[in-house]
Amino acid sequence: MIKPDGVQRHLVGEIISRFEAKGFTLVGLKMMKVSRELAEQHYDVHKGKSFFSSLVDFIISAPVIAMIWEGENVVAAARKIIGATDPINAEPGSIRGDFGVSIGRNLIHGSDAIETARREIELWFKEEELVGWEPVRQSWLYE
Ligand code: DAT
Ligand code: MG
Repeated sequence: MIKPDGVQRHLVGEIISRFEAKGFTLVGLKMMKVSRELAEQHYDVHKGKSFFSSLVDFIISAPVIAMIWEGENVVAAARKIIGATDPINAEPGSIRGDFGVSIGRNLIHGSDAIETARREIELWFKEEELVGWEPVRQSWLYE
């Protein structure tokens, strides 16, 4: 999910192009204003932490881009493409390393495990919003 700062900073194309160029396939995409309820559910694991309420306020403060990317090891690879949670620790070349300055404005969320991705896809998307298709470049990406 491209967070409100990514949208406000006009980095949507830049961020999407990194996942495309790596070889992942976009199978779901929508721009939306997030309800407080969805934001709270999404960040359920952080409930009770000091940053929870400011995080939720931030996520609902402007539109986000929700995306589903498909491909081999996509969850682990996406975490690397995204970079460490605190941009100060994120490697240059990663999205947070290249564009982020502060932990509360780190541009993008990525699921941290396959199970989490399943839960988040169900939370964010309706069944009919998932678009299965067969990219022609697959044999040039995978042995
Ligand atoms: P990630 O987004 O890398 O999965 P996370 O799940 O630990 O990181 O935290 C979710 C978001 O909460 C994170 O992207 C930014 C915010 N956050 C995490 N730790 C924070 C902190 N110590 N202070 C402020 N915001 C924080
Ligand atoms: Mg997380």
